[in-house]
This record gives sequence, C-alpha cells and structure tokens, in this order.
Amino acid sequence: MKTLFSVVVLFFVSLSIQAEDGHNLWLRGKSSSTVNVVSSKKSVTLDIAKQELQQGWQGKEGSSVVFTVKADKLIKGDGFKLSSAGIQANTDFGILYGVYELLRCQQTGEEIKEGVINPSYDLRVLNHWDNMDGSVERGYAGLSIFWRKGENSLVVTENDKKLWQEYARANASIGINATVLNNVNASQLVLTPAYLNRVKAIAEVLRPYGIKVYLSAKFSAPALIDKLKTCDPVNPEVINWWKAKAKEIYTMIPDFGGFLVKANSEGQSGPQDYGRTHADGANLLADAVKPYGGIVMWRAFVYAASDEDRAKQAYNEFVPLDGKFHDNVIIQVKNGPVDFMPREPFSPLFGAMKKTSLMPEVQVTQEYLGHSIHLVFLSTMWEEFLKSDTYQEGPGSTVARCTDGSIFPQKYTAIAGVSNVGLDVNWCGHQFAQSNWYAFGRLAWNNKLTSDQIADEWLKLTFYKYSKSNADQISFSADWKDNFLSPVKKMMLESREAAVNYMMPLGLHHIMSANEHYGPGPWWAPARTRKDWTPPYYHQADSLGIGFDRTKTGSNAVSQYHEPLNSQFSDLKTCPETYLLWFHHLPWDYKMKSGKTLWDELCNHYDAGLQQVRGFQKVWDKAQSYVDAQRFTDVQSKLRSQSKNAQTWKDACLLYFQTFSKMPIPYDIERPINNLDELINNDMKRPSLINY
Ligand code: GCV
Repeated sequence: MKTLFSVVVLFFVSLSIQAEDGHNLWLRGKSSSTVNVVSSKKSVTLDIAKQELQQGWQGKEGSSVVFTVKADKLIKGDGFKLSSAGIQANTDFGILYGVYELLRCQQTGEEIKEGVINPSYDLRVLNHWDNMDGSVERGYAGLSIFWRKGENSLVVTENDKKLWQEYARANASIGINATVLNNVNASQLVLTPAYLNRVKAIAEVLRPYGIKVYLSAKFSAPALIDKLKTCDPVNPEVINWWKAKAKEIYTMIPDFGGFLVKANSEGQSGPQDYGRTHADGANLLADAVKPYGGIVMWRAFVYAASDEDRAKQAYNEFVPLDGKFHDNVIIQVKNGPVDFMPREPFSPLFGAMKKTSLMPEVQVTQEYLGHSIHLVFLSTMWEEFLKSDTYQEGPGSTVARCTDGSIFPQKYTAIAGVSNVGLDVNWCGHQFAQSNWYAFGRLAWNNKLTSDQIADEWLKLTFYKYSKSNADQISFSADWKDNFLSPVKKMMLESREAAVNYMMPLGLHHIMSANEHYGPGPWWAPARTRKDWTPPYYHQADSLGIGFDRTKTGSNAVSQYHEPLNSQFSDLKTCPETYLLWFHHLPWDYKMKSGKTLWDELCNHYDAGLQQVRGFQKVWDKAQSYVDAQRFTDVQSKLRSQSKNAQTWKDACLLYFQTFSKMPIPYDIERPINNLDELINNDMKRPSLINY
C-alpha cells in the first residue's frame, strides 16, 4: 500500500514539475485532438507542414484542413491565405508558414483571422558570426552549431543534422528564411571545397524548411585561396575568379542565397585598398551570383580612425554612391550610426539612399546589453527603431516603411539579425534571450507588431504548462494571467529601458569596458589605442560638462538627418532627452525638463535602472510556482548577477563622472557601495558560466 502510494505521489509530482531545459524553445505545444490534412500535392515541405499540424493541433477534434498551393495575386512571396477551408499559398513554404500561424493562434488563444497574411520583408535573415574553429564572435551561448575545430571537424554527423533540423524548424516557425553561416570577419576557408561540402550538407537540412544559406565572403579570398596578385574589383582575373567561385558554389547548392560582405571595415580588406569604391566591390560579387538569382548584402558598417565623428562616416561614404549599386545588391545598415548601443537614434542612412536597396541589421546577441547574463527584451528597442520617422519622404517615412518596399520600390527587401544561437542546451544562454530570437523573427515577418503582443505570445508559448486536461481548449486562467503573464510581461517590456538606465542613459553611448563589452569602463583610454575605440571619445566628460556635441558647433552629425529632425535634435528645447548627450555637450548644472540638474538626473537614471532590476528579481521570485524548477533557478540566478552588475554600472559611472562634476550624488538615492579605484583596477568581467 505504502509503495503504491509513493508511486502515485511520484507520478503526480513528476507531472507537475515537468523538467524543462529550454531546448524546445517556444515549440512546446502538443496536440490533444486529431486533424485531417488534405493536400493534392506532395513534397517534403508539405509533409513537414502536415506533421506539424497534427503534432500541435488544438482545434476542434476531427477538423479537416486543406492545403492548396495555387497562385493568387494578393498573396506575396512567402505569404498565405487562411480560410475556414484551410491554407492557400503560392508555394509549399507559404503553406508551412500558414501552419505555424494557425498553431500559434491556437496555442496562444488568439483569434484566427481569415484572409491574406504577407511578410513585411522578402528576406528574413539571421547572421551568424561563427568562425571556422567553432568559436562565435560576440556569442554567449556556447560554440557554433555549424562549425567546430579538430580532426573530423568537417564530418557531418547524425547529431549535427538533428540539431540543424531543430534550428531550421525553430526559424521556420517564426518566419526566418535565410541564414548566413559564418562570421562577417570572414575566413576565406569557407569558400574552399571541403568547407563548401559542409555548407551543402547544412543547406540540405535547412531547405525543406524554406531556409536558404548564405556565406560571408572575404574580399581578399582570390589572393588568399588562389594566390592572385590582386583583388582589384575591375581586374579581369579577379572578375573571373568570383564568377568561377559562384559557379562552383551553385553547382553544389543550386538555391544558394548569396554573399554577405564586410569590407574596408575594422581591418577587413575591400575595394578601397585598390582605389575603388564600395559600389565597385559590391557589384563585382553581385555580377558573379546574378545568373543564379543570388544577392549580395554589403555592409555599411564602415569607419576609419579619422578625425571625422564616427557616427557620420557610413553616411558620408555611402550616400554619394546612391544609384551606383547593381539591383541584386542590398546595403546592410546597423540600426544606429555607431554600433548596437543600448540606445541610439536611427542611422541617418535609412531613407537617405533613395535609389539603392537598404536592409536594417539589428543585433539579437547582446554584445552591449549584458551578454547572456542580463534579462533584456530587445523587441522594444527594435520597435522604437522601426517606428522612427526619417521624414525622408514626408511625415510617416518610418524606417520600417523606408525598408520594406512601402516607400521605395526595392527589388528585394530584407532585414537581418545577428544571431544569439549556440550549442548551449537552451540555444541562447539565457532562457529569456530566446525571446529575442523569437521577437526578431516575428518583427521580420510583421514589422508592425507591438512588443506587447510579441512578449505575450512568447510567454504563453514558452511557459504555459500544457497538460492533457487543458490542451484541447487553451484558456489561460485568471490566476495564471494575473500572477504570471502580466507581471512577467511587464518586466520584459521594461527591461531594455532598465538596461539603458543603469548602463548608458540620456544618450550616453560606448562607455563599456573595452575588453568584453560587458561591464562599465568610462575611464578606459590606454595610450596608443584608437581614440574612437575609447569611451572618453564618446562621453567627452570634463569639468564643464558631458556629452558629444553633434550640432553645428560640434561635428554637425545632425545635418545628416532630414528636417524637421535636424532642427529638432539641434535645439535643446526639442531634442528628446533620451538622445540629449548623443547630440549635445552640456554643463553639469544644465536644467532638465524635470527642473533637476543634468547631474542629478543622470544619478537618478542610474539608480532607477538598478532599482528596476531589483524589482525584476521580486517579480521572478513571485512567479516561482508557475515555472518549472530548472528554468526558474536559471533565471533567478542570472537576475542576481544582473542586479550586482547594475550596481557596478551605477557606481562606476557615477563615481567616475563625479570626478568631473564635483557635485554630490543626490542624498535621496542609495549610496554607491563600490570604490572607484577598485572598480578601475578590476574592470568588471562577465561572470564565469561555471557559476550557473
Ligand atoms: C563582427 C562590433 C563588434 C565586432 C563586430 C563588428 C561588426 O565592432 O564588436 O565584434 O565584428 O561590430 O559588426 O562587424
């Protein structure tokens, strides 16, 4: 009797705890009822679509869903049409996306809307900064899922294929249809036959899920691989080399997407080494892939160690080339003019190049936002960016509309996110970093979605405890919504602003410690280091004040923005305070809109950021009974580190800036608990993963 009792107890305990390690991402929903799928066509992709529907169906028992692959003028690209009869699309991939949409609605309790749903961008791309030895530049979730070092590193194993297939499925479920398999700081190796064979194997696993592979190409590859004497883009031998390389690749991978190129940037070679322009370089590669329908994504992340404000350089370099790029070139532009900072104004290139296709690049991996230790939901940052009005074609010329084909007719439209995926069991290093992968895909599919909706979906899909008894009718109880969904969603939606507060408020930027881009380092400026890589170049703090003057009296970067933004950013009365120190150098006692001095306001922001994170800890602790044990403690422990880090950021920045302001930290906020000299001596390092 006693044994039976223990078995029963154990059974129920195991049911309620349901160990989860995060590997299943947002794809945890299981069907409870059967569905009948009718398709007149057969293909691997349609088989996947059918299987997904049957695995995840939570609609009416015994329903029938018809797949119809038939052209319809209203359906664009990967789009689809949902109706009571089923899913119609131009392609098999469209059907697959329709299936994921149906399942998402069922599993989140959202009403299924009948009608056509088209993606905002044709190409929804993940950029992996994965190196050939398996390391990942700015990757915080373990080694590469594509590459590794050592003997047999190029042998494709069953495990590799399983992981790639899971990766493909996760991407397809949120609409991502392109992936760049290697770092933009590229190795030429990836273009050699042994590596291309592995690329072919990856492409084969990804293909049925509608995902094309792309490669980052090293501009100097012809010299490095085949010892050509030059890589000059107008040299006939060089032109032929790239043509032959493209032919070789397309023979192996007929649907190869094309190249991504970082050239003449941070030490990478490029056309300027031969006195040519970025257009000459991009067109060289574009012509090589053109016969096969390939494209070239050419990055505008360029800046030199010159006296010119770094924030101005990409615009200065690229705008004069507008109209000179071939039509299968897309210029890939980071969201801000400097570099994926916690907050930047949008890059003035958006909307300014009217005869060239442009694509936004955002960073999903949290290089400057606490790596995989800090909980920061980036969707709010991307939403702010996509909704920014450039005014380039009148009011309403948002970045989203300037890049998705609504304003400028672009042959291709695209958006890229620098991936945060690695070999970690939970893929992203932090359970909540998965929400950034999810959010990127969702916004790439629909650039009008709100972060509120995305967070809502993600939380339901990722944390709701499905069980047999509730699977057929997803109804989120009031208790679950009030005590888990709503507070945790609120935390996610506030998390980016919190990070801005405790790291770089009021328009401050690039003041992190140099080595890891993790902790604070406003003091970091070793002799002989490029000035534009040191924080003092950006914050310009001195006894008179703080901030980078980008108005007419300074670098005049404001002039790159279309009116009325130029005037708005220049004028202290209208410049948003969120960008204040991005555009202005102001005295410490400058009077803010709140009536407080700039110094006091700065102190308040740093302290508010810290308090927000302390609040997040409370929210999460209260959510314990709604979360499985492993994921709960994972996140709890990371929030503790984040809290300590926020304290360090606050103390480091305030104590350092106080050496210039000479003003007291307002007495109503908590005192620093660290000493500046100690902080400077032990630049804050990312906590070792062993602690987790
Ligand atoms: C891939 C920043 C990062 C680099 C990155 C570069 C880029 O500078 O710190 O790691 O290099 O951006 O986007 O090319």
